[in-house]
Amino acid sequence: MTRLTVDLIEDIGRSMEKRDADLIQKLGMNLRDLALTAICYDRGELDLNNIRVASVPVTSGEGVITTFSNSVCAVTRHLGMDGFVTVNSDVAGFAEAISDGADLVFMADDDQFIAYNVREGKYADNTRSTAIGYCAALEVALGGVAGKDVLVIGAGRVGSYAIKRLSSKGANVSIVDVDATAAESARKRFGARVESCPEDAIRNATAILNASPAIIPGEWIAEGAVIAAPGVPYGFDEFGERNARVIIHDPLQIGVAIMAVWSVSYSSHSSPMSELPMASVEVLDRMR
Ligand code: 2YJ
Repeated sequence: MTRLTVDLIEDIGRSMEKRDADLIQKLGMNLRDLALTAICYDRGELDLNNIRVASVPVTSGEGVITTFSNSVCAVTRHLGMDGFVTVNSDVAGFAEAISDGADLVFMADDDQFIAYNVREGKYADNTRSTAIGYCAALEVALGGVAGKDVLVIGAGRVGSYAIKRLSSKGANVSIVDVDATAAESARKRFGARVESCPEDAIRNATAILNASPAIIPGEWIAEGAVIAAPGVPYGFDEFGERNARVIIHDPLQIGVAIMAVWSVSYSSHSSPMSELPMASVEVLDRMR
C-alpha cells in the first residue's frame, strides 16, 4: 500500500473550499454531498454537526506523517463535524479522544486507516471507503454504471472492492493489473474480464477507475473518458487531462469523507448501509 507523503497532503487544510469547487464543477456536488450520496443518504438527511471527531497521530511503523492528522481533522471540520487532533499519540491519544468525548476516532498506521465509532464499537476502513467514494463519483459522472463498460486499473485492495461494487451495480467490469495473479484472483472472485494488453484496454476505455500507482501515458486516454482515480500518486499528465472529460482525484479527502459519513451512519437507526458488515482485519487480509 502506498504511504502518503507530506507534499501530497500538506495543503489539504487550506484548500477544502477549492476541493469543493473542483467537485462541484466535475460532479455537480460538493464533498459532503458526494459522501452522503455514496452512503445512500439524501443530502440533508444525516446531521453531522454535533459529531465530535478525534484524529489521533500514530507513531508505529514509519511514524507520524507531519500534517496527516491535521489534514484528516480539516476534512471532518469541513463536513461540519466537531473535529480535533489529540495532543497525545497512540494509545494515550486514543484515551485522550475517549476522555474528550469523541464519537469517532480516526487513526492510521502504515497498513490500516480506520474511523472508529465509539458508541457502536464499529469502524469504517479507508480501503473500502475510498472504493465506495470513487465508485460513487464515477456513477455520478456517468449518470449510472448499470450496463456500462468500466475498466478498473489495479486489482489491489481498493481496486478489488471497486470491482465488486461496480459489478454489483450492473457495470461490465474489466481489469488490468501488472500482477497477473492479482488480476486472476479478481476474475475468479468477481467474474470480471481480465484484459491482456493494458495499452489497448486503456485506449478503448470510456470509463476508468484507476486504483493503481501507475503513470498512464496521456495519449492512451480516449477522448471524453470519465476517470475516477483514487490511486496515489496521481497518474495522469496534461495530455491525459485534455483527452478525458473528467478526472476525479485527491490524495485523502474523498476517502476520509466517506469514512466519516459511513462511520456516523452506524449510529443512525435508518442506516442505509447497515446491511453491510463492517470490515474486519480478516476481510482486509483476504483482499490483498
Ligand atoms: O499518524 C500518522 O501520521 C501516520 N501513522 C499516518 C500513516 C498514514 N497511513 C498511510 O499512508 C497508509 N498507507 C494508509 C493510507 C490510506 C490512504 N488511502
